[in-house]
Amino acid sequence: MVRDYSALFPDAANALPAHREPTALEALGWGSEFAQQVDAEELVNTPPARVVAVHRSGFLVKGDGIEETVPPGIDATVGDWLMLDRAKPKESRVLPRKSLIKRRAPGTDRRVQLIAANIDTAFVVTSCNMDFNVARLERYVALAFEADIEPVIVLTKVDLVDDPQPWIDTARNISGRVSVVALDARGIGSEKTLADWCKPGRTVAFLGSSGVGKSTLTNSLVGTSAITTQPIREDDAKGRHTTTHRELHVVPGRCIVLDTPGMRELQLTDAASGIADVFKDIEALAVQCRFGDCLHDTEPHCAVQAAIGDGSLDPARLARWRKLQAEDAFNSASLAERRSKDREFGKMVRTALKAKPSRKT
Ligand SMILES: Nc1nc2c(ncn2[C@@H]2O[C@H](COP(=O)(O)OP(=O)(O)OP(=O)(O)O)[C@@H](O)[C@H]2O)c(=O)[nH]1
Ligand SMILES: [Mg+2]
Ligand SMILES: [Zn+2]
Repeated sequence: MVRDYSALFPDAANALPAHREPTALEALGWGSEFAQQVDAEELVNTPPARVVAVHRSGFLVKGDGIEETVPPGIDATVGDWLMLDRAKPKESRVLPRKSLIKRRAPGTDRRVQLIAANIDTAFVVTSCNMDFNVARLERYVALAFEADIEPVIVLTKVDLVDDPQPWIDTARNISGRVSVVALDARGIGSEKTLADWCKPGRTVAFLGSSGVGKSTLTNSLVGTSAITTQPIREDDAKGRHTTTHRELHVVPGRCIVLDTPGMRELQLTDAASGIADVFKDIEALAVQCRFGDCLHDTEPHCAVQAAIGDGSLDPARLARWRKLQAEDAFNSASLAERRSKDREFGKMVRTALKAKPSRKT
Protein backbone atom coordinates (compact mmCIF):
# COMPACT_ATOMS: atom_id res chain seq x y z
CA MET A 1 0.00 0.00 0.00
CA VAL A 2 1.35 3.39 -0.98
CA ARG A 3 0.52 6.05 1.56
CA ASP A 4 0.78 9.77 1.09
CA TYR A 5 2.89 11.06 3.93
CA SER A 6 3.05 14.64 2.72
CA ALA A 7 0.36 15.69 5.20
CA LEU A 8 2.60 14.52 8.03
CA PHE A 9 5.20 17.09 7.03
CA PRO A 10 3.38 20.42 7.03
CA ASP A 11 5.40 23.44 5.96
CA ALA A 12 5.01 25.62 9.00
CA ALA A 13 4.12 24.81 12.58
CA ASN A 14 0.40 25.02 13.13
CA ALA A 15 -0.18 27.13 10.05
CA LEU A 16 -2.82 25.27 8.12
CA PRO A 17 -3.27 26.32 4.51
CA ALA A 18 -6.74 27.80 4.11
CA HIS A 19 -7.59 25.55 1.19
CA ARG A 20 -7.82 22.26 3.01
CA GLU A 21 -9.27 20.64 6.07
CA PRO A 22 -6.84 19.66 8.83
CA THR A 23 -5.68 16.07 8.71
CA ALA A 24 -6.61 13.81 11.60
CA LEU A 25 -3.15 14.36 13.09
CA GLU A 26 -3.21 18.13 12.65
CA ALA A 27 -6.57 18.20 14.43
CA LEU A 28 -4.71 16.59 17.34
CA GLY A 29 -1.97 19.24 17.27
CA TRP A 30 0.58 17.53 15.02
CA GLY A 31 2.89 19.93 13.21
CA SER A 32 6.30 20.27 11.61
CA GLU A 33 8.09 20.56 14.97
CA PHE A 34 7.15 16.92 15.58
CA ALA A 35 7.26 15.71 11.98
CA GLN A 36 10.88 16.79 11.61
CA GLN A 37 11.88 14.49 14.47
CA VAL A 38 10.83 11.32 12.67
CA ASP A 39 11.75 9.68 9.41
CA ALA A 40 9.46 7.88 6.99
CA GLU A 41 10.44 4.44 8.21
CA GLU A 42 9.61 5.24 11.81
CA LEU A 43 6.30 6.72 10.64
CA VAL A 44 5.39 3.51 8.84
CA ASN A 45 6.40 1.22 11.67
CA THR A 46 5.21 3.31 14.59
CA PRO A 47 2.47 5.81 13.74
CA PRO A 48 2.20 8.96 15.86
CA ALA A 49 -0.50 9.11 18.52
CA ARG A 50 -1.15 11.75 21.15
CA VAL A 51 -1.81 11.04 24.81
CA VAL A 52 -5.23 12.60 25.41
CA ALA A 53 -5.77 11.25 28.92
CA VAL A 54 -3.92 9.36 31.61
CA HIS A 55 -5.89 6.75 33.51
CA ARG A 56 -4.83 4.15 36.02
CA SER A 57 -5.20 1.54 33.28
CA GLY A 58 -2.80 3.47 31.03
CA PHE A 59 -2.54 6.21 28.47
CA LEU A 60 -5.47 6.87 26.18
CA VAL A 61 -3.89 7.77 22.82
CA LYS A 62 -5.42 9.05 19.60
CA GLY A 63 -3.97 9.24 16.11
CA ASP A 64 -5.05 8.83 12.50
CA GLY A 65 -7.56 6.01 12.85
CA ILE A 66 -6.05 5.14 16.23
CA GLU A 67 -7.77 5.17 19.59
CA GLU A 68 -6.37 2.80 22.16
CA THR A 69 -4.93 2.43 25.61
CA VAL A 70 -1.18 2.05 26.08
CA PRO A 71 -0.35 0.32 29.37
CA PRO A 72 1.34 2.40 32.06
CA GLY A 73 5.13 2.39 32.40
CA ILE A 74 6.13 5.05 29.88
CA ASP A 75 7.50 8.36 31.12
CA ALA A 76 4.78 10.33 29.37
CA THR A 77 1.99 12.68 30.29
CA VAL A 78 -1.12 14.10 28.74
CA GLY A 79 -0.29 16.03 25.57
CA ASP A 80 2.73 13.89 24.71
CA TRP A 81 3.21 12.45 21.23
CA LEU A 82 4.13 8.77 21.12
CA MET A 83 5.50 6.90 18.14
CA LEU A 84 3.21 3.99 18.80
CA ASP A 85 4.87 0.60 18.81
CA ARG A 86 1.90 -1.68 18.39
CA ALA A 87 3.84 -4.87 19.10
CA LYS A 88 5.52 -3.51 22.22
CA PRO A 89 3.42 -0.49 23.27
CA LYS A 90 5.57 0.18 26.33
CA GLU A 91 8.54 0.74 24.06
CA SER A 92 6.81 3.51 22.14
CA ARG A 93 9.09 6.51 21.75
CA VAL A 94 8.00 9.76 23.43
CA LEU A 95 8.82 12.60 21.02
CA PRO A 96 10.86 15.47 22.47
CA ARG A 97 8.41 18.07 23.80
CA LYS A 98 8.01 21.67 22.84
CA SER A 99 6.93 22.43 26.40
CA LEU A 100 6.44 20.61 29.68
CA ILE A 101 4.51 21.68 32.78
CA LYS A 102 5.62 20.02 35.99
CA ARG A 103 5.34 20.56 39.71
CA ARG A 104 6.42 18.92 42.92
CA ALA A 105 3.96 16.12 43.64
CA PRO A 106 1.65 17.02 46.54
CA GLY A 107 2.14 15.45 49.96
CA THR A 108 5.35 14.13 51.41
CA ASP A 109 6.37 12.40 48.21
CA ARG A 110 9.25 14.42 46.81
CA ARG A 111 8.81 13.36 43.21
CA VAL A 112 8.20 15.58 40.21
CA GLN A 113 4.75 15.26 38.73
CA LEU A 114 4.39 15.84 35.00
CA ILE A 115 1.22 17.81 34.40
CA ALA A 116 1.10 18.32 30.64
CA ALA A 117 3.29 18.37 27.56
CA ASN A 118 3.22 20.31 24.30
CA ILE A 119 0.92 23.07 25.53
CA ASP A 120 1.06 26.35 23.58
CA THR A 121 -0.88 28.59 25.94
CA ALA A 122 -1.58 28.24 29.66
CA PHE A 123 -4.76 29.98 30.75
CA VAL A 124 -4.31 30.69 34.44
CA VAL A 125 -7.88 30.95 35.64
CA THR A 126 -9.16 32.67 38.75
CA SER A 127 -12.41 34.40 39.54
CA CYS A 128 -13.33 37.84 40.79
CA ASN A 129 -14.18 36.48 44.24
CA MET A 130 -12.46 34.90 47.21
CA ASP A 131 -10.38 32.63 44.98
CA PHE A 132 -8.37 35.59 43.70
CA ASN A 133 -4.90 35.46 45.25
CA VAL A 134 -1.86 37.30 43.89
CA ALA A 135 0.67 34.89 45.37
CA ARG A 136 -1.06 31.94 43.75
CA LEU A 137 -1.24 33.69 40.38
CA GLU A 138 2.48 34.45 40.56
CA ARG A 139 3.09 30.75 41.16
CA TYR A 140 1.10 29.66 38.13
CA VAL A 141 2.72 32.29 35.94
CA ALA A 142 6.19 31.16 37.07
CA LEU A 143 5.20 27.56 36.31
CA ALA A 144 4.22 28.55 32.76
CA PHE A 145 7.34 30.66 32.17
CA GLU A 146 9.50 27.81 33.38
CA ALA A 147 7.72 25.49 30.96
CA ASP A 148 8.29 27.92 28.05
CA ILE A 149 4.59 28.48 27.67
CA GLU A 150 2.83 31.79 27.20
CA PRO A 151 0.63 32.40 30.24
CA VAL A 152 -2.63 34.34 30.03
CA ILE A 153 -4.48 35.29 33.21
CA VAL A 154 -8.20 34.73 32.82
CA LEU A 155 -10.48 36.39 35.36
CA THR A 156 -13.91 34.75 35.35
CA LYS A 157 -17.22 35.70 36.95
CA VAL A 158 -17.04 39.37 35.97
CA ASP A 159 -20.84 39.24 35.91
CA LEU A 160 -20.85 38.83 39.69
CA VAL A 161 -19.00 42.06 40.50
CA ASP A 162 -19.87 45.71 39.90
CA ASP A 163 -16.45 46.58 38.54
CA PRO A 164 -13.77 44.04 37.63
CA GLN A 165 -11.16 46.76 37.03
CA PRO A 166 -9.39 46.50 40.44
CA TRP A 167 -8.93 42.75 39.84
CA ILE A 168 -7.65 43.36 36.34
CA ASP A 169 -5.19 46.00 37.56
CA THR A 170 -3.82 43.74 40.30
CA ALA A 171 -3.39 40.87 37.84
CA ARG A 172 -1.64 43.17 35.35
CA ASN A 173 0.90 44.15 38.00
CA ILE A 174 2.12 40.56 38.26
CA SER A 175 4.15 40.70 35.06
CA GLY A 176 4.38 42.97 32.06
CA ARG A 177 4.69 39.89 29.89
CA VAL A 178 1.32 38.38 30.73
CA SER A 179 -1.97 39.22 29.05
CA VAL A 180 -4.97 39.60 31.34
CA VAL A 181 -8.55 39.07 30.21
CA ALA A 182 -11.79 39.23 32.17
CA LEU A 183 -14.99 37.48 31.16
CA ASP A 184 -18.15 35.62 32.03
CA ALA A 185 -17.08 32.07 31.30
CA ARG A 186 -20.66 30.97 30.60
CA GLY A 187 -21.26 33.61 27.97
CA ILE A 188 -20.85 33.16 24.22
CA GLY A 189 -18.41 36.07 24.27
CA SER A 190 -15.83 34.04 26.23
CA GLU A 191 -14.78 32.11 23.13
CA LYS A 192 -14.19 35.39 21.26
CA THR A 193 -12.12 36.83 24.10
CA LEU A 194 -9.78 33.83 23.98
CA ALA A 195 -9.77 33.51 20.17
CA ASP A 196 -6.27 34.95 19.71
CA TRP A 197 -4.74 31.98 21.50
CA CYS A 198 -7.17 29.34 20.30
CA LYS A 199 -6.32 28.82 16.67
CA PRO A 200 -6.97 25.39 15.11
CA GLY A 201 -4.13 23.00 15.86
CA ARG A 202 -2.96 24.96 18.92
CA THR A 203 -3.15 23.34 22.34
CA VAL A 204 -4.34 25.38 25.30
CA ALA A 205 -4.63 24.36 28.95
CA PHE A 206 -6.80 25.66 31.76
CA LEU A 207 -5.07 25.73 35.13
CA GLY A 208 -6.33 27.02 38.47
CA SER A 209 -8.25 26.19 41.63
CA SER A 210 -11.47 24.22 41.75
CA GLY A 211 -14.62 26.13 40.89
CA VAL A 212 -13.10 28.99 38.91
CA GLY A 213 -14.69 27.95 35.61
CA LYS A 214 -12.07 25.83 33.78
CA SER A 215 -14.58 23.26 32.55
CA THR A 216 -17.12 25.97 31.74
CA LEU A 217 -14.50 27.60 29.49
CA THR A 218 -13.53 24.23 27.99
CA ASN A 219 -17.17 23.73 27.03
CA SER A 220 -17.22 27.16 25.38
CA LEU A 221 -14.08 26.47 23.36
CA VAL A 222 -15.03 23.00 22.18
CA GLY A 223 -18.63 24.03 21.56
CA THR A 224 -20.43 21.62 23.86
CA SER A 225 -21.93 21.49 27.30
CA ALA A 226 -20.87 17.89 27.71
CA ILE A 227 -18.19 18.44 30.34
CA THR A 228 -19.60 18.44 33.84
CA THR A 229 -19.51 21.65 35.85
CA GLN A 230 -20.88 22.22 39.32
CA PRO A 231 -21.82 25.25 41.44
CA ILE A 232 -19.27 26.30 44.05
CA ARG A 233 -19.92 26.28 47.79
CA GLU A 234 -21.78 29.37 48.93
CA ASP A 235 -20.05 29.91 52.25
CA ASP A 236 -16.42 30.12 51.09
CA ALA A 237 -16.67 30.24 47.27
CA LYS A 238 -14.58 27.08 46.96
CA GLY A 239 -15.21 24.57 44.18
CA ARG A 240 -16.21 20.95 44.61
CA HIS A 241 -13.42 19.32 42.61
CA THR A 242 -15.80 18.34 39.85
CA THR A 243 -13.17 17.51 37.24
CA THR A 244 -11.09 14.60 38.44
CA HIS A 245 -8.62 13.91 35.63
CA ARG A 246 -6.70 15.74 32.95
CA GLU A 247 -8.06 15.33 29.48
CA LEU A 248 -7.44 16.82 26.05
CA HIS A 249 -10.63 17.71 24.24
CA VAL A 250 -10.22 17.54 20.48
CA VAL A 251 -12.69 18.97 17.99
CA PRO A 252 -11.41 19.18 14.39
CA GLY A 253 -11.20 22.76 13.19
CA ARG A 254 -10.86 24.11 16.72
CA CYS A 255 -8.04 24.38 19.21
CA ILE A 256 -7.21 21.41 21.42
CA VAL A 257 -8.22 22.05 25.02
CA LEU A 258 -6.78 20.53 28.17
CA ASP A 259 -9.18 20.71 31.09
CA THR A 260 -7.54 19.98 34.44
CA PRO A 261 -8.81 19.28 37.96
CA GLY A 262 -8.51 22.19 40.37
CA MET A 263 -5.13 22.05 42.09
CA ARG A 264 -5.21 22.11 45.87
CA GLU A 265 -1.55 22.89 46.15
CA LEU A 266 0.98 24.06 43.61
CA GLN A 267 4.57 23.59 44.74
CA LEU A 268 7.25 24.73 42.32
CA THR A 269 10.42 22.81 41.70
CA ASP A 270 13.34 23.44 39.31
CA ALA A 271 11.60 26.72 38.50
CA ALA A 272 14.28 29.32 39.29
CA SER A 273 14.24 30.89 35.84
CA GLY A 274 10.43 30.95 35.73
CA ILE A 275 10.39 32.75 39.08
CA ALA A 276 13.05 35.19 37.88
CA ASP A 277 10.90 35.91 34.82
CA VAL A 278 7.87 36.79 36.95
CA PHE A 279 9.88 38.99 39.31
CA LYS A 280 11.94 40.76 36.64
CA ASP A 281 11.34 44.08 38.43
CA ILE A 282 13.06 42.87 41.60
CA GLU A 283 15.79 41.06 39.67
CA ALA A 284 16.54 44.31 37.83
CA LEU A 285 16.84 46.19 41.11
CA ALA A 286 18.99 43.49 42.70
CA VAL A 287 21.75 43.88 40.11
CA GLN A 288 22.06 47.52 41.15
CA CYS A 289 22.79 46.72 44.81
CA ARG A 290 26.32 47.58 45.85
CA PHE A 291 27.11 44.06 47.05
CA GLY A 292 26.80 41.14 44.68
CA ASP A 293 25.61 38.92 47.51
CA CYS A 294 23.21 41.52 48.91
CA LEU A 295 20.35 39.94 50.85
CA HIS A 296 18.26 43.11 50.40
CA ASP A 297 17.86 43.31 54.12
CA THR A 298 20.02 45.77 56.05
CA GLU A 299 22.93 46.11 53.62
CA PRO A 300 23.96 49.64 52.68
CA HIS A 301 23.20 50.86 49.15
CA CYS A 302 20.59 48.19 48.55
CA ALA A 303 18.52 49.12 45.50
CA VAL A 304 15.69 46.80 46.53
CA GLN A 305 15.29 48.41 49.95
CA ALA A 306 15.59 51.84 48.31
CA ALA A 307 12.68 50.95 46.00
CA ILE A 308 10.61 49.92 49.00
CA GLY A 309 11.56 53.19 50.67
CA ASP A 310 10.37 55.33 47.78
CA GLY A 311 7.19 53.30 47.36
CA SER A 312 7.99 51.88 43.92
CA LEU A 313 8.21 48.30 45.20
CA ASP A 314 5.55 46.71 47.41
CA PRO A 315 7.26 44.97 50.37
CA ALA A 316 4.64 42.23 50.13
CA ARG A 317 5.84 41.42 46.60
CA LEU A 318 9.42 41.18 47.85
CA ALA A 319 8.23 38.79 50.56
CA ARG A 320 6.41 36.64 48.00
CA TRP A 321 9.51 36.52 45.77
CA ARG A 322 11.61 35.37 48.71
CA LYS A 323 9.10 32.74 49.70
CA LEU A 324 8.85 31.29 46.19
CA GLN A 325 12.62 31.28 45.76
CA ALA A 326 13.11 29.52 49.09
CA GLU A 327 10.45 26.94 48.32
CA ASP A 328 11.87 26.26 44.87
CA ALA A 329 15.41 25.93 46.23
CA PHE A 330 14.24 23.54 48.94
CA ASN A 331 12.18 21.38 46.56
CA SER A 332 14.87 21.33 43.89
CA ALA A 333 17.50 20.30 46.45
CA SER A 334 15.36 17.55 47.93
CA LEU A 335 14.60 16.28 44.44
CA ALA A 336 18.28 16.28 43.55
CA GLU A 337 18.96 14.36 46.74
CA ARG A 338 16.23 11.90 45.92
CA ARG A 339 17.55 11.46 42.38
CA SER A 340 21.05 10.76 43.62
CA LYS A 341 19.71 8.34 46.23
CA ASP A 342 17.74 6.58 43.47
CA ARG A 343 20.93 6.44 41.41
CA GLU A 344 22.95 5.05 44.30
CA PHE A 345 20.26 2.48 44.94
CA GLY A 346 20.30 1.51 41.26
CA LYS A 347 24.09 1.16 41.39
CA MET A 348 23.86 -0.99 44.51
CA VAL A 349 21.32 -3.26 42.86
CA ARG A 350 23.43 -3.57 39.72
CA THR A 351 26.57 -4.36 41.74
CA ALA A 352 24.68 -6.94 43.78
CA LEU A 353 23.34 -8.53 40.62
CA LYS A 354 26.80 -8.67 39.08
CA ALA A 355 28.22 -10.24 42.24
CA LYS A 356 25.61 -12.98 42.10
CA PRO A 357 27.04 -16.17 40.60
CA SER A 358 25.41 -16.66 37.23
CA ARG A 359 22.90 -19.42 37.21
CA LYS A 360 23.48 -22.30 34.88
CA THR A 361 20.55 -22.91 32.57
N1 LIG B 1 -21.69 33.63 37.21
C1 LIG B 1 -20.68 32.93 36.71
N2 LIG B 1 -20.56 31.63 37.02
C2 LIG B 1 -19.53 30.96 36.51
C3 LIG B 1 -18.56 31.55 35.68
N3 LIG B 1 -17.62 30.62 35.35
C4 LIG B 1 -18.01 29.48 35.94
N4 LIG B 1 -19.16 29.68 36.65
C5 LIG B 1 -19.86 28.69 37.46
O1 LIG B 1 -18.96 28.26 38.48
C6 LIG B 1 -19.19 26.88 38.79
C7 LIG B 1 -17.88 26.12 38.71
O2 LIG B 1 -17.45 26.08 37.33
P1 LIG B 1 -16.59 24.87 36.74
O3 LIG B 1 -16.42 25.16 35.30
O4 LIG B 1 -17.22 23.57 37.14
O5 LIG B 1 -15.24 25.06 37.53
P2 LIG B 1 -13.87 24.22 37.39
O6 LIG B 1 -12.77 25.22 37.40
O7 LIG B 1 -13.94 23.33 36.22
O8 LIG B 1 -13.83 23.41 38.75
P3 LIG B 1 -13.14 21.94 39.06
O9 LIG B 1 -13.53 21.00 37.97
O10 LIG B 1 -13.72 21.56 40.39
O11 LIG B 1 -11.67 22.19 39.14
C8 LIG B 1 -20.25 26.41 37.82
O12 LIG B 1 -21.50 26.45 38.46
C9 LIG B 1 -20.20 27.44 36.69
O13 LIG B 1 -21.44 27.60 36.02
C10 LIG B 1 -18.72 32.93 35.35
O14 LIG B 1 -17.91 33.55 34.65
N5 LIG B 1 -19.79 33.58 35.91
MG1 LIG C 1 -13.76 21.29 36.05
ZN1 LIG D 1 20.01 44.55 47.86
